[in-house]
Amino acid sequence: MKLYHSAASPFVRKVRAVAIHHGLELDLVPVNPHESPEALVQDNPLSKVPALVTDDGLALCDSKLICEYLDSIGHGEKLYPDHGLPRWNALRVAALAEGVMEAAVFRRMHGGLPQDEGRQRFDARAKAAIGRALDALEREDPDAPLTIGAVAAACALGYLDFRFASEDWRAGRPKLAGWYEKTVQLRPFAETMPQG
Ligand SMILES: N[C@@H](CCC(=O)N[C@@H](CS)C(=O)NCC(=O)O)C(=O)O
Repeated sequence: MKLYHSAASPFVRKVRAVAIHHGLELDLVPVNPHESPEALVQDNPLSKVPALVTDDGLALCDSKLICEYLDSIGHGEKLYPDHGLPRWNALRVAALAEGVMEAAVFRRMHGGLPQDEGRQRFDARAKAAIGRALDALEREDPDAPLTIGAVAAACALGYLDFRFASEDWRAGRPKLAGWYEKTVQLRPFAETMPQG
């Protein structure tokens, strides 16, 4: 399977973490999605990473879809509980963490542009949303089993450390900080630390 890859992307990291968890091999194809390279655009018209081309030749875009696909073919412990409250709980936490990634990537992309008043307002809004979502994650059970929610949360927090190291997300969130320090040592995360 071929994965269009960027070593800095938290969405790509989520996919790679799921693959490692399941012992699935991915051929990483490094691309800069912002340059819309021909090969990526053919497989993902949206020109975003991650994009996966399966062994059947199916081109899948969006990390949520790709993670669920990999979980469905992997032989490790399932990261997507198949029904009921455990499923919706895992997806609920994943949605919160993905929202953090989206807002943080948005801040990063816009941070390099001229900071007029409108842009500053958007940045403050995104920053506040991240803060509230982290407060919600602080209230989660740190001993819950590893699900896609936990995978997404670890990747979101790793991205904040990587791109926003000067903004201390750990302050006032001791449970989340403790959970992260433990979780980030697991192979799927230790082997995918963001770079770039
Ligand atoms: N919802 C998408 C978001 C993917 C995404 O935004 N990826 C960024 C890199 S972190 C990207 O490819 N950006 C290129 C662009 O927006 O043109 C997912 O979950 O895969």
